Amino acid sequence: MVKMKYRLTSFLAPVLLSLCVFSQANAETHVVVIKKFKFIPQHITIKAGDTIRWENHEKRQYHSVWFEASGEPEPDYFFPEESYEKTFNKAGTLPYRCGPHPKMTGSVTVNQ
Ligand SMILES: [Cu+2]
Repeated sequence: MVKMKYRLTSFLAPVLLSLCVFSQANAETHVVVIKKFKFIPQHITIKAGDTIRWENHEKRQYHSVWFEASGEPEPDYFFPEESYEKTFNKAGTLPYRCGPHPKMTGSVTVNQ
C-alpha cells in the first residue's frame, strides 16, 4: 500500500511540475500607458496570472496606481520613465485610481 502511494506521487510530480511551468509560460504582461492624466486603456481585461505594467509617459508628472476599494494601502508614486507592476491571480473586476488625482480612474477585469 505504501509502495503504491509512493509510485503514484513519483508519477504525478513531473506532471504537476510541467503544468506549473506551462501556466507560467502562458502568463502575459500587459502595458497600460499613463499620459495626460489618463490610463490608456482605461479598462483592461486579462487572465488570472497575468501582470500589468503601468508606464508613466508624462513629461514631468508623477502618478500612482491605487486599488483603494480593495483595501490596499496607497503605493508609491512613480515618475516619468518609471513603471509599476502588479500580478493578478484572482478573478473579478477591480477598480483603481491614481492617489494624487482621484479623477484618474481605471479598472482591471481578471478572467479565470
Ligand atoms: Cu495621477
